[in-house]
Amino acid sequence: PPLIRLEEYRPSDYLIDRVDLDIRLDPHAARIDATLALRPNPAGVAGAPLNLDGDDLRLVSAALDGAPLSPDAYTVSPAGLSLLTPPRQPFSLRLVTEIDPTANTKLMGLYRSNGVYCTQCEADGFRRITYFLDRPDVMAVYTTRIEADRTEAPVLLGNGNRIEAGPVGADRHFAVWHDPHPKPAYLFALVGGRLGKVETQFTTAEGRAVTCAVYVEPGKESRADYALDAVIRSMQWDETAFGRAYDLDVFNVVAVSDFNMGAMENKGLNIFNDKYVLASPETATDGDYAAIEAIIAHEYFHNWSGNRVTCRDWFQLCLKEGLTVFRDQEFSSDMRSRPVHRIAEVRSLRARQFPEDAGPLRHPVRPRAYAEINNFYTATVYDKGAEIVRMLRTLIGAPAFRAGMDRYFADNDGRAATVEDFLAAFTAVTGRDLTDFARWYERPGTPRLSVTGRYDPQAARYTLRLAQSLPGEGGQDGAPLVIPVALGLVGSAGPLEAATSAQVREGVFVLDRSEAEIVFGGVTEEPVPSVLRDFSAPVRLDLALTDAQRMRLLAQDSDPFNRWQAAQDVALRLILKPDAGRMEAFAEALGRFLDGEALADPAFAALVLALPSEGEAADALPADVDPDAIHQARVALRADLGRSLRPRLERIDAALAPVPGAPYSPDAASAGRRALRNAALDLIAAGDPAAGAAWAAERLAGATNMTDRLAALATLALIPGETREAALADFAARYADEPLVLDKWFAIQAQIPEAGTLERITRLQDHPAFTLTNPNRVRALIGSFAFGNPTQFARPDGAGFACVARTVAALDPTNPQVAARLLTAFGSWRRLEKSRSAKAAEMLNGIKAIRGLSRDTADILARTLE
Ligand code: B3K
Ligand code: ZN
Repeated sequence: PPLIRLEEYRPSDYLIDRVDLDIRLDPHAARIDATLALRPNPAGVAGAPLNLDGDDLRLVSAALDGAPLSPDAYTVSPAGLSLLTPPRQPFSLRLVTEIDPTANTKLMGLYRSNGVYCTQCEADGFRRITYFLDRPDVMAVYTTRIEADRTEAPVLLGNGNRIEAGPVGADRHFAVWHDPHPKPAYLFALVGGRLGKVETQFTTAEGRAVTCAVYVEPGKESRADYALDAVIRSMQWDETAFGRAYDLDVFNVVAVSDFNMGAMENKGLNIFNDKYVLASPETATDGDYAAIEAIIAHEYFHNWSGNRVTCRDWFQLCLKEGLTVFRDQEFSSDMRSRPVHRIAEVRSLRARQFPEDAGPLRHPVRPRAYAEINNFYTATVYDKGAEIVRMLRTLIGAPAFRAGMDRYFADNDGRAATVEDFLAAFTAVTGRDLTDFARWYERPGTPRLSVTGRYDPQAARYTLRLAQSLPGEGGQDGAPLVIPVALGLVGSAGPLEAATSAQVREGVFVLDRSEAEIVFGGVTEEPVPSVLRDFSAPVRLDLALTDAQRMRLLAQDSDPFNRWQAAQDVALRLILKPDAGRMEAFAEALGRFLDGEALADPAFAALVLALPSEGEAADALPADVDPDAIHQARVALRADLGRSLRPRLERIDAALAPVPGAPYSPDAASAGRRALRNAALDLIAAGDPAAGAAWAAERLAGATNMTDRLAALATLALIPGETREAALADFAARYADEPLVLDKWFAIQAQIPEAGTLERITRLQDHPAFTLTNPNRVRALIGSFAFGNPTQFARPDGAGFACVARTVAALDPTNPQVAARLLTAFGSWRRLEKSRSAKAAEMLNGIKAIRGLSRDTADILARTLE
């Protein structure tokens, strides 16, 4: 597919100031009557043809300044409508188009989900509603009249504020919505359907009264309370943390069940995958509650970082996404435990972004070229993008960071901005040149940071040598990155506060050359260096420490992240290179840790007990990955630890047992207690499957919330036998009418690391609740298998790859976005040992042979095979 390149960006030749839409909803023939107020862009080419984007539209009529367009004045193609010689002064274009929302299986543009009309326009779905300059630097003020059948769509929602509503004849009605804030087309939205709601009032710091509502399927209103509460907390938090207040009289969130991703930040009308809205103790886990809180916040925060200040072009995607992820991570850290949240962020970065950065789909945080922009909503743009913002704050300090953010919002409000505009705001408030730092946006790959230490007892001096490496590629130089390295020294009784270095400020050394030495004075005993505290930069750290040194960090370091990391490092080495003696010493150290503080911070302890994943172990190997070997080593380590720690784990289990009759609360402290107790059970079961199965079955029977029930089921799922099958059947019967809960059931089974799983998946594809048309179902069953079952996906016989390849092929014609995303599961295929990688290549080439592949899938495929 042809590439669109950043260096070829040029301003639009025309601008659109106002858009008036009159939309008549109809299941098969929705009619869009659009009047666009256009004018030549002084920054564009005078007299150029006007090329409006269009996709899958039927043009009914076209008029220029009130007069029908003559047929020789314009051309229509599958890609859009061109006006050959547009006026040189402002003009209006009225275009009537017709579309079929029911036939829209791509879930881009206007479509129907369970009978509810909804839209998804980012990145380029608006062109599936009407002909338009569908690019983010064209910003207009929208007025939208929506008309629909009264019974089919009693609720009609649009962007902005509702300014009018009323009946149309006996059966139909209308509503007019006006959004005073100029916005790009990707933020347009409308909803029409039968929906229930919960709502509340919020008064902003500026004194604006805002009605906030969450709309859901009728009957599920009580499951929307938590999301509504998260909206209010997000509004409050953005005012205090960033000085950003809401700017409309209403803020609406709508949950729909067919959605290609998590949610969408349309101005004043966020549309959500219902998975990230609906929650009750009976149907949602602690993890679901946390995800709802984070995504509600994320979409709300986009109101400033994305909507008020939007992106000039899609190459700048990280400008809104990386920044908004950073903002939602800060929010969640404030709502919950900051260190625990930081560990969760890094785990997810390592699980998704590191492999992406190490494989054929790697790209800079700001890509320079794309064939299909929807394939660039990646962990790199989002999560590494957030890490860059975090590093910037570490470099300049929190007060300057806040001043720079204020400056960025002030200077770019109402504009479509670039990464350069973002950095310029921080340069403006600090006087600091950020040119070198900006390389983080340009350089793909995860840098390696190698650190060695040397102690000189005579001089009471400790020297750390740091070196960074990240080979340049594609004609880039390998110039060093600016890496903030938070570090300190830890003695036998805790951090060595007296050891100091002039090169380390507020615990941070800035490595801006290839290598550097830091000298600490006043070091009275041989220390253990604690490097990359709080994961201060997205790098891979090479620091050779002994297990004993790492265990000192676990016991003594002041930085919770590195305490956790130390245990992870020991465990990872034990997975890659099993050793009975070292395992025993590790178990003892973990035992001491658990005795000392597990009950004081259960959420943290649960993370210490969660060993590195199989994926992380694979990622640590240079090549020739054998997922079975990793799996077996990890199972063996968990079994050993489960047996060694058994008495402690049982004590934890008893100490954290819920008070009978106590109501469920999703707060972080309660969730942490559940997490640790369930981790303890899981480890006990790893060491003693027979006892574990019985115990888990009992826990399942007595569970009073979905968190405990699902945790017990997940433990049980790893232990083959009657008990497991009975529990799975029971769970399915109990939640037969709850698609989102059945997704959990699909996912647990798809991840069973056994040869029989493939057959189970084939059976489950015929389950009445499964359908290829719903992205959540596909992700739950096939996605969980492809991304969460390394041994079975990469079966040596290729059958796992084949199953996913078949799904990609089956889905591509109807929903290319979801198909392409699923295909990214093959991203690490070249790192597998030869027989497996050969099978993967075979499957990929099989997909390649299919005629008429979508651009989405063809793009991922081409890059994966490159
Ligand atoms: N901005 C949307 C993602 C749109 C994805 C388009 N393929 C949700 C978000 O990141 O907040
Ligand atoms: Zn976002």
